[in-house]
Formats: sequence, C-alpha cells, structure tokens
Amino acid sequence: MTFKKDFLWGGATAASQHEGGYNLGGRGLSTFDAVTGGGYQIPRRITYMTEDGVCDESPVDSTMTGKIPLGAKGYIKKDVFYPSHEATDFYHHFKEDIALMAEMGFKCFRMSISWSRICPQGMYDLNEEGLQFYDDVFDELLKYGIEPIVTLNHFDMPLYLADHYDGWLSREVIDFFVFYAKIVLTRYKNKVKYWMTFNEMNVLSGWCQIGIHDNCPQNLYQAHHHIFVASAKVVMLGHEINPENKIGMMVSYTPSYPMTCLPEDVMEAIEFNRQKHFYMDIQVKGYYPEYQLKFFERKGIAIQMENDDLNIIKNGTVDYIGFSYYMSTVSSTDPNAEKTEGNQFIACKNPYLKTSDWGWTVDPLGLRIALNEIYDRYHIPMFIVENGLGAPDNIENDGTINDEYRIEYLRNHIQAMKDAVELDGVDLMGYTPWGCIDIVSAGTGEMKKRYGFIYVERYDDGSGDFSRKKKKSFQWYKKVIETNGDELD
Ligand code: P53
Repeated sequence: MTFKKDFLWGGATAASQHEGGYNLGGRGLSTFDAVTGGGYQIPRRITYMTEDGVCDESPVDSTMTGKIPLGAKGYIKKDVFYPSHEATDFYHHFKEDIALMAEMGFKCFRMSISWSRICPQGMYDLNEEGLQFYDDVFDELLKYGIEPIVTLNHFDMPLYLADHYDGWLSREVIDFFVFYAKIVLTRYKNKVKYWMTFNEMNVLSGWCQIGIHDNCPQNLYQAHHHIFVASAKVVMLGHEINPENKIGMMVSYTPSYPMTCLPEDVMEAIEFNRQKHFYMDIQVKGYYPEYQLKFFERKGIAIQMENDDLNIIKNGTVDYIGFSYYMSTVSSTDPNAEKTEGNQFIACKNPYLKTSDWGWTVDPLGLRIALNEIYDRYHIPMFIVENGLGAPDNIENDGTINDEYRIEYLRNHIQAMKDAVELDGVDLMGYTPWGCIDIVSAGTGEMKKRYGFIYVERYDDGSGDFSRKKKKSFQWYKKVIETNGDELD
C-alpha cells in the first residue's frame, strides 16, 4: 500500500463559491457579493458607489485583481446577477452534499468559513446564528466520520472592512482577524483539528480578495505583511487553544520550467518560482528571505513594521504545507516565445503539453515535481488541498454525465502523487480535489467551468434548481478511496 492508512482522501470547496445564503442568518456582506458573474474572457465587474453617490462598475481580471477608486464602496445593484449570492447553495443543501460525500467514502472535507457570517462587519461583532450554522455543518460531517479541514479565509473579505478600512492595508485588520479566528478556534475546538489560515496567499491581489482600493506594489506588499503577521498570530493562538491542532499554510503552486537550457532562462524560472517560495519561506521558515528584501530595495518598496512583527513571524510557523496544483508553466527570456493564457499569469506555452479549455496546461508529472521541490526545500508534511480539471459537462438524454476527461485528469495526477510517495518518499497527508461538487469558478465567476464529482443544476444566467446529480467520476473516485488509491482504472 502506497498511502498511509489514515491518508486524508476527500474534496474541497470555499464559502464564496459554494455556500450562498449571502443575506441569510445574520450574515454581513462580503466583497464578492458585489462582484458580478461572467464567463471565460468576459470579465466580471465590481459594482460600487463613489463618495459623490455615483454608481459605477469596474472590471475584474481573471486573477481576481479588481480595483475601485479610493473612497468608493461596494454596492449591490438591482437586477444584476451576482453568483456568490446563492453560489451552489450549500447553505440549504449541506446535509445532502455531506451525505453524497459520505457515500463516496470521504475521509475529510476542506471548506472555508465565511468571515462575515461570523463577524458581519468583520470587527468585534458576533453573529450567533452564523456560528451555529458551522456547528451544524461540522456535526453533520462528524456524524459520518468525515474530518473537517477548515480554511479561515478563502478569498473573501467582509465588505465593511473594504469600505471603511481599505481592507488589509490597515493594520487594525490584523486584530479584527485574530479576534474572528480566536472565536472560531475556540468554538470548534472539539470538532475541527485541521486548519489553514489564508487560501493562496501568493495570489491575493486586489479589492475582491483583500479589500484594498489601489493595489500598487507598495500597498500590496504592505497588505501582505499584515496578512503574514495575522496568520502567524493565529498559528500560535491555535496551538495554545488546542495543542493537537494542525495548522497549515496554503499556496497556489505552479512550477515553472526554463524554456531552454540557456542559463538566462533557468534564472528566469528561478525568479518566477520565487513568487511562490517567498510566501512559503515566510510561513514555514519564519523569515523574509534575502532575495525578497533585495527585490523590495530595488523597487523602492518600504514595508512598515512594528517592533515585534518579525518575532511573531518567526514564532508562528506552520505545521504543514497545503497547496493547490492545477498546471505548470514555462519561463523564457525570449520576447518572441509563444504565450498561453493561464488564469493567473500570461506565461510561455509548453510545446509538449496540452491545455484545458480554459488554457491551463495539463501536466501530471508536474505534480510529482512540485511535491519533490516543496519537500526538498521544507521537509514538513504536505497536503494537496486542490487539484482538478475545470470543464463543461453535458447531461446526456438518459440523464448520465460521462466526465471521462475528468477521470483521466485525476487518474494521472493521483498516479504522479503515488510515484512521489512510493519512489521519492515525500510525506503526504492527503488529497482533496477542488470543487468536489460543482461550484462557481473563482477566476471567471462561471458555473460552466465545473470540477465536481457531483453536478449541480445551476447555470450562468442564474437559472437552475440546485438539484444534485452524480457524474461518472463519482463512482470512480469512490473506488479510488475504497482501495486507498490502489485502483485507479
Ligand atoms: P477557477 C489561479 C491559479 C491557480 C489556482 O480556479 C487558483 C487561481 C485563481 O483562480 O485558485 C484556486 O475557479 C482557488 C479556488 C479556485 C480554484 O483555484 O478559476 O483556491 O478558489 O476556484 C480554481 O477555475
């Protein structure tokens, strides 16, 4: 047997993409509630109100980098479709969803808590009904022996903090976040053991995710500094509240290969990869790496810190590395190299590999490479908390959904992860494929880009009754879990 007996097989979603119930049960608004739906290459928009009462819209690109003028506030327009409002309605369907997960044999379920459901304004305000909702969800999971894996913050920001504090640019937000984290870490102390602080810290980039209005590099890195400090404080707090807690970091891991053996290309790839390693070095090793300090120096970026910040970062290092893996990319110094459009960045096309319908390079071996790069560098347990293929699905006349393409993608990636464990000896805790049930895409705001083993009747025009259907991959994944990854066919 390749995987440990207690290997955490499961699936993953996030509140702003799955939960819905945006104005129910005392929940406060979050930034994503003012972000419209879209489609591939149809940009989503932030709807907002300026200080002089003018209602306007601002584009959000596929990296979720949206900006609105300083002083403007997120505003929800009538008759406009906002996909996060209902998402795929976990709020009303959680019992059904969890029963289906249990049927697949899930050992764990990764989800996030919506900060504004607990603290409607994101400050020291508390919503008991919101706390009770997650109690009910965790109880339902535990009833089936499914371990909750909880991300404290997955891309959403209480709207009030974006409107009144310029989001994470304000240092005060550290205290607000630590307050929220303390509440939930304490409340769910006997129900949740596995936590992650922030989702994909290395891609947090603008108003939608971190509430900042102007994301020039100075502001962005200052906001990230506040997030580092908040995260480290929460890691320490979580260990105090329950020494059994396992608290991880989470990074979007897209390895970049040099296009050629030209040393300049190799250096280019190293620099590209530092955009992830920086976030891991801080949270795992506990300090700002030298290359990043030099980068700040060259760019004239000056991070304002308080006396104790570096100590906090040093002491609040994580127990494991959670990461998402979807694709690899290529670095080149040749200005004429052919480009491909991934979600996160424009990178060079890899002539050896195919891409998904959304331009993401499919590279199963890249996952084994990622697991080795990360393990060699940090030598702590790893958890693949997202992986999967976003693709449109068709319901056949007989009602079946034959997502062979998804099975093939996942099979090849699980094989790569088996090789990394069996042949390379990396320490892997678990695997939670992304969007195990269909949810709204984070990058494009669409329903059409589906990842699930479970189909949800919900469409980009807002139609659909949210009914759930098993896809072909449902039975396949059930078998994978049953055999602890031995049987992939
Ligand atoms: P969607 C870019 C590159 C890699 C991972 O993305 C990324 C992104 C941002 O889209 O984000 C993670 O929905 C993220 C999830 C997201 C998932 O990838 O654009 O943690 O919230 O849904 C897939 O296809």
